[in-house]
Amino acid sequence: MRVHCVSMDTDLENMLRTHPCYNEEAHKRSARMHLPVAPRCNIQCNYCNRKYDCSNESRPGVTSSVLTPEEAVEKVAAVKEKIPELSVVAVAGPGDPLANPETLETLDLVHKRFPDVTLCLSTNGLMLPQYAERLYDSGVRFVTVTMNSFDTDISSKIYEFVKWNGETLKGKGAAERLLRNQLDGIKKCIDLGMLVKVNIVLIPDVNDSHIPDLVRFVKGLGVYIVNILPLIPVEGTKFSNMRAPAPEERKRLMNICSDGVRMMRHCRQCRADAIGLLDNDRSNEFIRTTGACGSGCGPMNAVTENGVSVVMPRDIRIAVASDDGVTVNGGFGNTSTFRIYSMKGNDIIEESIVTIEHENGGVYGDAHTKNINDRLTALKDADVVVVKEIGPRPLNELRNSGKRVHVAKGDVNLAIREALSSYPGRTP
Ligand code: CLF
Ligand code: SF4
Repeated sequence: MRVHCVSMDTDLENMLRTHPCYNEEAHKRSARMHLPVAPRCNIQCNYCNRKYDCSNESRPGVTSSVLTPEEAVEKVAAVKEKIPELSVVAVAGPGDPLANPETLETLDLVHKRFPDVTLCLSTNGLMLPQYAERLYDSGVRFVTVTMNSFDTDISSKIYEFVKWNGETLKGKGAAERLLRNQLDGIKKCIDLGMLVKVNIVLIPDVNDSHIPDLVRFVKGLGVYIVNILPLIPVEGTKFSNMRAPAPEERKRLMNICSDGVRMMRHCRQCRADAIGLLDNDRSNEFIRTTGACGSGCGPMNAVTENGVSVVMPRDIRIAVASDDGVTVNGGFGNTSTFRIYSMKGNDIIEESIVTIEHENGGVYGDAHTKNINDRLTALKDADVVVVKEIGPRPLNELRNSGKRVHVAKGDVNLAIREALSSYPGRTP
């Protein structure tokens, strides 16, 4: 096997400078783009509903469509033109990238046409030993492996099955195979000179107390950075009734684990078709109208540009968390008033007020879930939601239902114009 020097070369250092996930300083100025070319998966995580995206990198939620490799590379061309700060192109789902031959085909096409773009990939690690060198040859230098445990008892609670060599493994057998391949794959990538990130899904009462040991363990392997993500219970999964960890729980754990380990603290749990800066997803601007999904979605009107359909706004409804109509002063989960606005030409018109009554239900549990669900239902007709703050679950629920979310403080009109400024054709 070819072994590359593990010390960082200049090219890798340059790529790192503009990688928004591996380098926190870069995330406000450098953009990434995920290519949803990988619908199939070779394992079953108990928190994943395959109708939704892969939780490895992208919190469960629909991707607007699955692209062919050719469509994907055309989309990169269109996005590069509109988003010059695009530095990283990745495959991160909606299934496991390495369970889909289209992934390597796509990476090769992108690398050939855009050699200046940094390539990134996220996987469950099962096929990584087999593909590490091939990924390196395709130009990939950044690999994420989601590894939720290195204890097979714990792992067998997290994975329902692993498909390996034509067999469906379950229980400890599945856990052992996955773990062995993850370790081999991570070592191979590091030996080749790639930077490896390990993602860990924090699952309360399943792997939470194990995570500090796990972080120490992966640090010993030489991984570059660790990312602890909160479980998001998804309907239709074994873990649907489990509680999501509170933000403070995750923060506490990250603090405990960060001794001598680079800890990613700015992850946005993005979709498999995310595009743009981590804090400003622009995937809605580049939604296709053909392919697996078959049609455009939401209130958007598609037009074709460079072979890729982009969307134009029509009758946009903007919900703003504001009790006085002057300032954005409410969080998604605690505001009592959403004001609904629309645009008439360049004018912002207040259309109606949605009042929400709720008792403080804390940050998790049934009352909290009900509170969030009531708000999502109340805003089902809105296209854009403007709030002072929002938690990861409602943020992703809103995004996954095709809405744009804008976090702002201060003047309502200014916040609305900022929120709309990235819609194509709209210059409010
Ligand atoms: Fe994508 Fe992941 Fe590459 Fe980043 S995302 S494949 S390393 S380019 Fe980043 Fe998104 Fe968090 Fe992933 S914020 S979910 S860590
Ligand atoms: Fe779902 Fe990803 Fe797990 Fe596969 S690896 S089951 S797509 S979360």
